[in-house]
Amino acid sequence: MNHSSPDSTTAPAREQDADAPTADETRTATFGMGCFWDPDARFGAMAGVVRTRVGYAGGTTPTPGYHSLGDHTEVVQVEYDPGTLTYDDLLEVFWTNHDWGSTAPKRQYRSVVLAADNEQLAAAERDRDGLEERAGRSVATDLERLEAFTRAEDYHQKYELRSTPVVGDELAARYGDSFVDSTVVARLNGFVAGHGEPSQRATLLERVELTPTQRSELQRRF
Ligand code: MHO
Repeated sequence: MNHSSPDSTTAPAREQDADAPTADETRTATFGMGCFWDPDARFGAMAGVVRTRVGYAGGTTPTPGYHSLGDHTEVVQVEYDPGTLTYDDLLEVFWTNHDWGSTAPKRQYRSVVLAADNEQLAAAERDRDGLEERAGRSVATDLERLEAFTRAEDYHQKYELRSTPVVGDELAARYGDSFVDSTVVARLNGFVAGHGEPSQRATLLERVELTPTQRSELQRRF
């Protein structure tokens, strides 16, 4: 299907994405913190997060998939604007929103920071040491350098929004190939999962073109 010529219905939502920083203006952070659906939504709701995607990383098996994970782990990759957010801000969200104190029963769900560079690795190590000190117990999280990231299947991307009745299918169809990489979609995915602030939600709802039914369905969930 050709998605390159937006019609009048698709234009307003896409225009919001046109302002988003490009990949050379952003940095990435990659975390494993259990099933990747919720972290995708949680980070996607944050101002300063430009794009999110879920995938598999941290293992050696070539070409992992959901049903052929091998030794990989479910991870979320966050692309953020360093003018708005720091890596430390993202680490804070990482530590406070999953169980870092026990080893997950499956490697699929392990707690892991996959650092993009040695600076990120050092920041994660500092946090871990401070956390152990304050909590008086050890942190089970693995801290590693990211070797490779394999994007997960489309049906796992922006899962919360995709599985929302009335709006999910329609927005997935409208955005097509740009669904996963849309900032607007990342926010909506976060908001339907209950993340984000009320004022952020209201502002976005005003800007995105939606039918009255879709609008009220989103409002009901926000
Ligand atoms: N408990 C979740 C895990 C999915 S997540 C992509 C489920 O199967 O519904 O691992």
